[in-house]
Amino acid sequence: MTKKRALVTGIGGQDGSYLAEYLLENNYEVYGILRRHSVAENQNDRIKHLYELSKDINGFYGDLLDIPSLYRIFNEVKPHEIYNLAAMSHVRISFDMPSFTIQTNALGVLNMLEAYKTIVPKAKFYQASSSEMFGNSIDEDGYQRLTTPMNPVSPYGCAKVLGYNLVRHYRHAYGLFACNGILFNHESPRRGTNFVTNKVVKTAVQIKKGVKNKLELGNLDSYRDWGHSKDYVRAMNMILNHDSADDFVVATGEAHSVRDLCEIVFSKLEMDYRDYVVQNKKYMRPEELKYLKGDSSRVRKILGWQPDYTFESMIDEMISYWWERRIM
Ligand code: NAP
Ligand code: F7E
Repeated sequence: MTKKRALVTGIGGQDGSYLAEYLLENNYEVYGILRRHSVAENQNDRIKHLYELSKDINGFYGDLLDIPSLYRIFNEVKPHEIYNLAAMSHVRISFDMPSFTIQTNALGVLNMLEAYKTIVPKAKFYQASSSEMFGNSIDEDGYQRLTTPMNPVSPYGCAKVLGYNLVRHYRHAYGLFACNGILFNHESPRRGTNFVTNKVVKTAVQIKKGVKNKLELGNLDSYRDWGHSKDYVRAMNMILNHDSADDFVVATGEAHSVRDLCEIVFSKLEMDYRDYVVQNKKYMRPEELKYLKGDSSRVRKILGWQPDYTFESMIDEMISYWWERRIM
């Protein structure tokens, strides 16, 4: 039987790497888009082990903003499933680079949808939408869900709302199987170390090992609904293998503050975070999203998704990862 071909943008990122792993385990051929970097060595760090494990992974140079590269890759691969994970994914940095963020995270989605509609309209399309789209809207029961108003509070969130709406519009206007996963924060040892979970865990381990003496953070009082990337990439695949195109919220339904996160991580390492954490305004945002807690009852009920990790088991895995490394 011919294997299904999946095209993954952002394959070198946290989610792209776990998704590629999951798809290879499930008998897909995986094709990934990588941007050109001037230093090539680190670019494949999260996926290079996959080239040793499988012959079914292939990489192409391309960019969401380089339309000819997208058409070339779509024509060559003729994918059955497309996962659009590429983005400028750092919310605080999106305030510094608003134009690049809007181009990649919104117009990049348009470029992908056009290539999809023109070349493989029978394929299925997944868009990496985000809880950041809700901004500070919260339903009366304390959750965000599909019907919660979208009031983004960052260039990143604004761009993701446009991408989200374009996907819905292409689904309705052209009958495409195009879906949004509205994913709440998800982490892992592969998370960029300038996102708060991995920054806290890595620095706490460095402090414990005596190579650092403080952790500088921004706002400690925001709350996030943190799950594990491995669980969330499974949901992406389930969304595309449902019998109809739809949008789903994926979340744990638990919220923790950044302060709780510090308390838990430092106490697991037998330290008191109050002795080491200092605030630095350079990590504050011009406008902050204060509270996220997702209602994922639809994805659990309709697709049977549920997470394997708990908040604690995810933190334990991240601590072990950094503990076993020689870090300076
Ligand atoms: P990530 O680790 O930052 O990965 C993003 C990937 O996109 C990187 O490999 C990056 O490549 C690539 N990329 C950036 N701009 C590109 C462009 N113009 N053309 C082609 N590739 C480009 O992010 P992630 O955590 O895996 O997140 C995956 C997706 O889910 C993103 O769209 C993110 O916005 C969305 N999302 C994430 C979360 C979360 O909590 N992780 C929650 C909701 C939604 P370079 O290495 O070359 O920059
Ligand atoms: O911040 C606070 C910060 O950068 C979480 C992306 O994957 O999830 C992610 O966006 C919270 C915020 O993630 C520091 O102010 C305090 O309240 O880890 P983060 P994020 O902004 O929630 C959404 C769903 C996405 O879609 C995005 O792609 O932590 N915080 N001190 C800090 N955050 C950072 N990064 N660094 C600090 O020093």
